[in-house]
Amino acid sequence: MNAHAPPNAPRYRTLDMPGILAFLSGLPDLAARLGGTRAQWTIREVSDGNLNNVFVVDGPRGGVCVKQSLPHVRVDPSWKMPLDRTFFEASYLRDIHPLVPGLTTRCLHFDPDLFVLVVESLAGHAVYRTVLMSGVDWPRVVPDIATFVARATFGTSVLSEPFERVFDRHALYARNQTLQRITLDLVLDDPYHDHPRNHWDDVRLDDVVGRIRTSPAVRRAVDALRLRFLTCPQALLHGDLHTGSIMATATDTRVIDGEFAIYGPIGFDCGMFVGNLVLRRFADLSPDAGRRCVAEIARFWDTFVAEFTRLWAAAHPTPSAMSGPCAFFVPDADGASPGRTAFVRAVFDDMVGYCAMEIIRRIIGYAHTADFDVIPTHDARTERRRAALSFACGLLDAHGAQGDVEAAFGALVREDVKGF
Ligand code: SR1
Ligand code: MG
Repeated sequence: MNAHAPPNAPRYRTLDMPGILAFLSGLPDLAARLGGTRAQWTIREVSDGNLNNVFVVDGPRGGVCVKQSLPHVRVDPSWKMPLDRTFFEASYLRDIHPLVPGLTTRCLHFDPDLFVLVVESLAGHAVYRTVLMSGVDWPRVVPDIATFVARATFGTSVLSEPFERVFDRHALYARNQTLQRITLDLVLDDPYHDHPRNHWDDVRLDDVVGRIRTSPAVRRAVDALRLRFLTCPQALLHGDLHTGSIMATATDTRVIDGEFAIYGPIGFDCGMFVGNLVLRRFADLSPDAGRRCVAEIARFWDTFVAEFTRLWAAAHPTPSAMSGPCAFFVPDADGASPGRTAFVRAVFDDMVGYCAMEIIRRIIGYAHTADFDVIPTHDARTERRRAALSFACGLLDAHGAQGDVEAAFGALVREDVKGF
């Protein structure tokens, strides 16, 4: 028995690099995938997120990525945490890979004692946030993510599957409570009141933070979005779909890091992704950053809606075919479906709201992002963060009243963002 193992995981130990190589050499399929002998394998640590250890192992034939839960938050060992997050990530990959085979990685192995997950290695891919920060963009990524969200959510909802199957899966992910608690606290709650986890580095943000916290309209929107997150299990979500959860090349996009998987409102995944595009917009000092950002959001939303409604129509092509799992929103004789339109409109409202909450928590909450680090001076960084917070505050103030991308995000086109 390992003295450092958590009581409910007696065989757990945190693997160091030699330990990972030994672990892999004991798994014939993975060893064959790497090729050669253990002595020929190389290993490097690529841990980038806040929670886990991650390594890439390469052999003469191929590579794998190895992720292990720690009994604490990786970036804060005093924050203790159960180990089960890699179990939920493995489950998520197994559930969604058939729906989005080219847009995520395959789960190759999960060890329930060591909480080690092994997935395909993405050689040559870069973290999308890093790509954007370097001033590069690859036009394929945004529509690929829209397609990913549409397929992964539609395919795990009662719109495409018998409710019994959906409810069983929902029950499994309902156990992912540690990470759901993190999202609830860090994304949806802490930033809206004083909390020791919040932080920002300039008092010039205080007034806009005060505005966010005292606006009755913001409060109502935040309450409603928080409640929807807990009470609206529309589909299986990725749950943490920021630009650091995406690896890409110019021609290939993969969503990684599904450990926050949970049933919830589809607009949460959309909003988290779009919120990170908006954060990038405010950190980008080039003159047409706003125009490009609005165009990307429109492309995301249009692609998402087109794919989601295509899947829905394909599942139920005619009114007389409405006998499958989803006898909702039977199309009218003229093909129109007001019920479906209302469903998609609610996803849009959720996307706008969660986008705003993602922006706010990334600037004043616990887990900031690196986007603004590319701005050379402290004053300019503060000004851009202030503008981003003001914009997000405006999104929540008017939440539910913006009917389309232009109404919600059109103001991003203005070059002078100070006026938000
Ligand atoms: C303690 S975890 C903080 C954040 O890191 C993850 O990637 C999630 O975004 C979470 O909110
Ligand atoms: Mg992550």
